[in-house]
Amino acid sequence: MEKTFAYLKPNSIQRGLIGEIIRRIEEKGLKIVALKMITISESMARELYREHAGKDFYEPLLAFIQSGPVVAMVLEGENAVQRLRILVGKTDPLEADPGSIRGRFGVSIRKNLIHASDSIESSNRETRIFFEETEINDYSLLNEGQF
Ligand code: 3AN
Repeated sequence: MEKTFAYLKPNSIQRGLIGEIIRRIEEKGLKIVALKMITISESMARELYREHAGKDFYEPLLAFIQSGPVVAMVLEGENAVQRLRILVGKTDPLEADPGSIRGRFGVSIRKNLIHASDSIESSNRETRIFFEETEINDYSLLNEGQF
């Protein structure tokens, strides 16, 4: 089973979309194994987006993700990384499939509602920024394997 990391950006919380987005994730058959609301610190933000350091959108992006609480989660399932990326949609909501989360609800590329890890390596790195090992739950769902 693969795990992947995601967090709902501050505008998802401001727009009252926490429930709607988590519903879509659960509906897709991804199991939530860790979940919490947290306000991202400056050092967490810099670590999270270090690959974008120096780009023109880097500082505004850091300011945006620290502007209010986010909802962070770890999800588990077969091919979880790829399945969540497809559910989330392309980075720019203008180009995202209208059935995806960003395509359906997104307006701007910076405030694109949700982050989802792009690989297992990124997921492991990003998960460690937000969660302790003891916060990741190991459990089965009654309907597991029936999707
Ligand atoms: P994704 O989140 O789809 O993996 P990345 O890793 O390329 O996309 O970008 C990280 C974040 O940086 C995006 N979620 C978006 O908020 C922001 N971003 C990326 N490109 C731009 C851009 N051209 N202008 C403003 N913000 C951007």
